[in-house]
Amino acid sequence: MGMLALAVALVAAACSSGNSGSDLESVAQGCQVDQVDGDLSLYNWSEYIDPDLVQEFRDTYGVDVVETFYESNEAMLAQIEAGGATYDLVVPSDYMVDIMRQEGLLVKLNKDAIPNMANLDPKFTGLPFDPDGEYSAPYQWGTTGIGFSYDVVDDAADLTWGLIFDPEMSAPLTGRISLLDDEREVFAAALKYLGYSVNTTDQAQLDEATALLKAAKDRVATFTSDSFEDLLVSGEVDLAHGWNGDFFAAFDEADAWEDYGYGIPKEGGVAWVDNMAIPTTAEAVCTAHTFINFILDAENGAQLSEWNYYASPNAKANELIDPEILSDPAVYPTPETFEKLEFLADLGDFATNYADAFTEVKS
Ligand code: SPD
Repeated sequence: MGMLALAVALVAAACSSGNSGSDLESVAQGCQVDQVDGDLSLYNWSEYIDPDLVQEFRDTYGVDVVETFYESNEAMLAQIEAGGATYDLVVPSDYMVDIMRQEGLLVKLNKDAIPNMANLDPKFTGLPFDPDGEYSAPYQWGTTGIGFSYDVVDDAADLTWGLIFDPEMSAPLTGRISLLDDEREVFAAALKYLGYSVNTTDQAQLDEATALLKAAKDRVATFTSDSFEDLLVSGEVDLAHGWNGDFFAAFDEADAWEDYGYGIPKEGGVAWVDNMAIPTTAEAVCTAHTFINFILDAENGAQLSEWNYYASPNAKANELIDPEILSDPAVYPTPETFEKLEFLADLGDFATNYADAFTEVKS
């Protein structure tokens, strides 16, 4: 066995023997550009990656990509904390990167193995949830607002969370509304309607939002994070709380751009950045680095945004993205819209209060 083969075998053996976080960090620090050390187990949000890109990765690197999906950051966290499954790459949002890195659930990245990090827009590096960019690389970013049928809303500029929470305004939409199945996002909508921060740790404000949600629940057809866009374009609901890109992909697929719209209610909404990170459940740490580098390639980043209609944090990809998408303020919000948006933050122990309140709302 030659030296290189021996080194690869040692890395593979280390990877498959139930590593601790620090073992994984030393494996990561040894990864080379384009190195693979096994098939990739990708744990991602649904409908978030172009299947052609996944196939191209398989063909280029000769490894399989096994995809598993989650519908909320909290569901993903629970799986990682439980151990058992060996996910190599996850895609947590901003505040969840903060939680996972503080809990020691993420492997420090070897940036030498990810030269395409240089393609990132500097605005997306050193963000507060991972100040030194040590544990995550941005994937895509977007907003949370309301998708609607033009039968019930004439203009996105008229959008208000009152369509969900004001009993009179919302009454005609009874049974025709869907909400995300996501504790932080649902409370963000109610808190914005009440004029509070989406990151409040004031129990009285959270109680007020809980009461509002419980009162609105009879008008809500369902809580869903993976089919809100389909319910809208199939006519099962007229108003859906959800993520911008998923709506646009559905409008495109149904050729229904003239029938449906999306916007941020006048009271404001949520902006978010989802990120690639390697959890401590990983086995194929080098393949995970290679996948991150593959996604951060300029052409692949452009292909990703043109497929999922989410904005790219990749400056080089943005040079290649279809100008129609790039100039669409619903995909790349204007500075005025940005002023109405807030990022979700890690709330520490108070997060449990949101989880309990959400259980109460849904029960
Ligand atoms: N289908 C992909 C959806 C990506 C949603 N990002 C989640 C943001 C949560 N705050």
